[in-house]
Amino acid sequence: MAQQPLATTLDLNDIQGDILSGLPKKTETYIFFDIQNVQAFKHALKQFAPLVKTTAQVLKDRAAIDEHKKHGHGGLIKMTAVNIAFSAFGLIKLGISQTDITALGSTAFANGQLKDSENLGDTGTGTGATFDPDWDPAFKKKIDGLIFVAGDSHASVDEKVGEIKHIFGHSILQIASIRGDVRPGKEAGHEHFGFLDGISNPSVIDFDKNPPPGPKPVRAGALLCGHPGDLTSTRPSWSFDGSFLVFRYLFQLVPEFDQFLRQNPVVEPGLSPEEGSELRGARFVGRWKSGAPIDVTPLKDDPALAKDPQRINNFQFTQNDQTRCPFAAHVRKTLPRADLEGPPFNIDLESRRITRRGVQFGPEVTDEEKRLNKTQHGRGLLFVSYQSSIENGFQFIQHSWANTKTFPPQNTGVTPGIDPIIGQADGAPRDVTGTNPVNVAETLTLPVNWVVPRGGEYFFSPSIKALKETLAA
Ligand code: N7H
Repeated sequence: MAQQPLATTLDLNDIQGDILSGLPKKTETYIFFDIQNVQAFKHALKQFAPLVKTTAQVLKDRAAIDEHKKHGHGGLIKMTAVNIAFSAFGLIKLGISQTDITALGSTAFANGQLKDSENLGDTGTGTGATFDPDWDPAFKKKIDGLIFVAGDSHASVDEKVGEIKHIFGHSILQIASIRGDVRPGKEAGHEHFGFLDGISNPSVIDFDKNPPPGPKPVRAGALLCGHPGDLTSTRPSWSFDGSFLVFRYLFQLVPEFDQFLRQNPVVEPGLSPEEGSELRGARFVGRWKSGAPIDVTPLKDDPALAKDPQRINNFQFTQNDQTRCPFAAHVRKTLPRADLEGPPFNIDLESRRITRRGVQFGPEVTDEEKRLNKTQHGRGLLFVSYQSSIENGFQFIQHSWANTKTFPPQNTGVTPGIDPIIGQADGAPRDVTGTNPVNVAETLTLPVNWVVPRGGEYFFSPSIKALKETLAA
């Protein structure tokens, strides 16, 4: 197929709403499905496509929410937003040729995430072709597609899910349905360990007007296929305005994480044991629970800074120095900023940027779990990221950065260790350094994986045009 010219403008009516803007949500239901009857499905897709919320519509919804708040109206506007994505298996069922799947340029996508699970460091038994990850059985089945519905309440989302199920009828079989919820009260926006999330997603040139100070804005092609910045030149034209969606079903052992921090406070003059534990946790993440970056405020939290969009993401890290922020801290591992962008490497990180969506799932920690220091109810993160390349984005970050002990490169003679939040050590001890600011060479061995992957899949989130003209019939 002849290479199409790259799109130079963003058609916000063609791009699904979650990618650039994030669907507004208090709750979100993810439905993983198998296509049972291809012709009936393609027909139903025609009827379903107008329900898919575009970026332009999400911007309107967000403006309506802002207006509602400005006028001091209580409660939430009744609202839902639907998006859809397909695995390679699903696209093939819908008639996309093997040649086009190959031309998409992603082996990880073509083979599916189950085959990539060992490479990602997920725990399991066997090795190579016999590797069997410790995943929920649903994710070991072939999943063709994912429909997700975000909204203001369970009632609104359930009603929309009912409408969608009616459209698809028996053309699909539900493999799994997972409900995620924003955490309640003042924990809203915070993930289950308690840290504010959703702070640092890439600003996209020509989309995000007046980006706040922080990492360099990216060209749209870092996230969207067929735009400048997309490094794959073989894309079929139907993939333009689409993006690869990585889904990960990540459980979090919150009582165990909290107990470890309580038992391992940073001991420093002037810090109470509670403050020492809080500091240890902040050094694992690279941010305080408020979201304030430790690279800016290394010894105590600064909630006022965290509320200031001009300051919350305005830091770079200092090469070869982990007194303020450990090399292994989650946000340094997953976006090392000046560690790579500065001399002598001068590496542009645009192709490594991903935008994270997703939502928390599971209940709040109960009193009994706190008492026993043991998880009894499943909870965690329904992780979603978008990028124009799984290999350059999510896969590289997890495999070559988070799980790699020697990353980021530095010449202090101290090995950084793995990312204490998501790093997998392939059976070896989960060692980290730098988490004690008084002695950055001290190695801490982490007893368990506090983040436990239990499934996932690689999907493609197509444009509205591709949905209507290429996939539906
Ligand atoms: Fe992470 N956490 O609570 O510690 N993440 N993450 N993540 N993460 C970030 O900056 C967390 C996961 C990235 O631009 C924050 O928005 C948890 C995976 C990237 O500076 C917090 C889980 C991958 C960034 C967390 C989890 C990433 C980032 C700070 C799993 C990719 C932005 C808030 C349960 C492989 C880095 C913010 C930047 C930030 C947490 C998963 C990547 C608090 C609990 C699997 C790129």
